[in-house]
Amino acid sequence: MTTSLSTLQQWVDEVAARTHPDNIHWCTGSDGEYAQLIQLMTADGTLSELNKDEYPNCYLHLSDPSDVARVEHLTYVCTDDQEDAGPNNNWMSPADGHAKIDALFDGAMRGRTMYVIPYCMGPIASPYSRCGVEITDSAYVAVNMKLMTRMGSAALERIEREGTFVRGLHSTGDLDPVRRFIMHFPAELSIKSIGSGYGGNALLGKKCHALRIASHQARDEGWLAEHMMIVGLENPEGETHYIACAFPSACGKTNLAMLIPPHSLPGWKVHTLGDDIAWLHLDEEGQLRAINPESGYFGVVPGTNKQTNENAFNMITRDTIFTNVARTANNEPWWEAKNVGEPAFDWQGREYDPSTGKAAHPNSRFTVAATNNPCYSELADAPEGVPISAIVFGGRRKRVAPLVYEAKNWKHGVLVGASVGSETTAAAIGEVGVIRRDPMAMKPFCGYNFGDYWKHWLSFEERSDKLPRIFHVNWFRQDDDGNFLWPGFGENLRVLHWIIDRCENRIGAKETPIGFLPNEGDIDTSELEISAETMRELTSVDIERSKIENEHFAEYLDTFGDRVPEALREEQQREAAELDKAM
Ligand code: OXD
Ligand code: MN
Repeated sequence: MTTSLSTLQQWVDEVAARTHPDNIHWCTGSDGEYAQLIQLMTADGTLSELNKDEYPNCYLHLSDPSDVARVEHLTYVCTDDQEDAGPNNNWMSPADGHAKIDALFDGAMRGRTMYVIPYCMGPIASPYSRCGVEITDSAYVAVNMKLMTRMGSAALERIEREGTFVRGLHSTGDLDPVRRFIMHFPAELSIKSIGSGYGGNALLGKKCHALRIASHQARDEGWLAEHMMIVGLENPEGETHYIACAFPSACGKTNLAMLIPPHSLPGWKVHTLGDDIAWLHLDEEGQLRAINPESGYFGVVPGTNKQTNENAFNMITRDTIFTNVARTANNEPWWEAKNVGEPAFDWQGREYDPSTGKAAHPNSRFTVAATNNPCYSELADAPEGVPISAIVFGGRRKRVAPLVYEAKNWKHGVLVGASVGSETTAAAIGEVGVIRRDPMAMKPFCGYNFGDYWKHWLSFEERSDKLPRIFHVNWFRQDDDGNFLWPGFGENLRVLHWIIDRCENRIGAKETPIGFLPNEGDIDTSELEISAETMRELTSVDIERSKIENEHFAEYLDTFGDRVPEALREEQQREAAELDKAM
């Protein structure tokens, strides 16, 4: 056995000695293994099979009602120096973190099978990819990892070759929230998670590895691990631009990644690379290139219908694991705004009673392999990734942020990203709809001090003169009666079209203190019922509100003390001065 495999074996032995599983199963990632695990879980009630005719190979999992979302308040980054984790993370020293969580792992797998899951984040043949091994006592996690990552023998071979991997240890424990922790040890490339079986807490390849640990690794190695979807937009002339968009959780990254061009933009095609995470590297020519470390989707189900995301709606009619949706009398999955069928049983398996709330949990999810997506890009497995033309930040804002604007330059773009604010959603436990700062949509996911993270972002300017342009979008502007001003979904391509035209220097824009905004008429609104007045509102700057935003952001920066890079402070102050001048 080579060193890396014996290192792995040694770790597996250590974990087994602490957790006492009844059996150990090394996952190969084969289809036969998947079928066998599904069978096991339908037999023990972890999964139930959905209507075979309408939803072939689809299963429903109902989680513990206390375990339905990410738990940011129980998520820790463990570094020697608390300042390295930053005010953006909960902190414990590595020694305290290990001691606290190891005690919970003692005997945690008694009576259970321990699954050893080797996986590769990113195309197996890509130099940008990184491997990990998750040890878990959840067969549900094992099948989800098969759908979400390149899992199994090929990953194990790569681990053997490279001699390094991220170690993720997970147990569902007793699901008691007081014994639930998700801990990260970036210096050791390791993760320990106990007490939750839910997605982002338990599928350790996703948020824990591909964002928190990877962002840390990326800073040391000179790349970026970001909460971004990646999409290729092909125009009727056959030219494709790839853009990477960072929006907070449950703000429409999946819908945008799979959008269907509106009738008024004939000949456009969309190629999905990823819907949640991008790893971005500068190549030898200074071009920023992206890979999606994942190979499946763990998407929010409610709201998915033929109008909002027909590709996703169709994609999840087969080979899908649903978590916490409702069911119809005909045993089909059901969720709010599905627009077909009626719920008979809610997400807790009870007979549906509208007085007890929503039928599907607002954070109910689908897990499905990316290959089910009819517009999955042919380049999704390309080892060199795709060249990125534009980076787009966005949030869910009723007011303030215009539909779209372009940052003045890279440094200003870092300010634009750092000052993203958004209304919270059901993706994490906590109040929904309150505005919180979510820089680069990474608040829950940056594995180190945001001050150092912004410095890292700023450093790219010195390393390349071919960096993508940076934009900000807001699909969620509302009028005084709470109606959305912009139709969103497929129509968002009109805005992306403007963004591409800007990248290609094909179109002018008006310069304002917050960036470049579209000139009147430059966003194509043909066939849309939207007045010129509304478009003016969507594409203008509210100077007073923007000034208040800028001031709030300055106060937020203060919470990072002297870790805030001087250049970011200067940029914030420069924008403040420009806003003052415009008052
Ligand atoms: C997700 C999230 O599941 O961001 O992608 O919460
Ligand atoms: Mn996400």
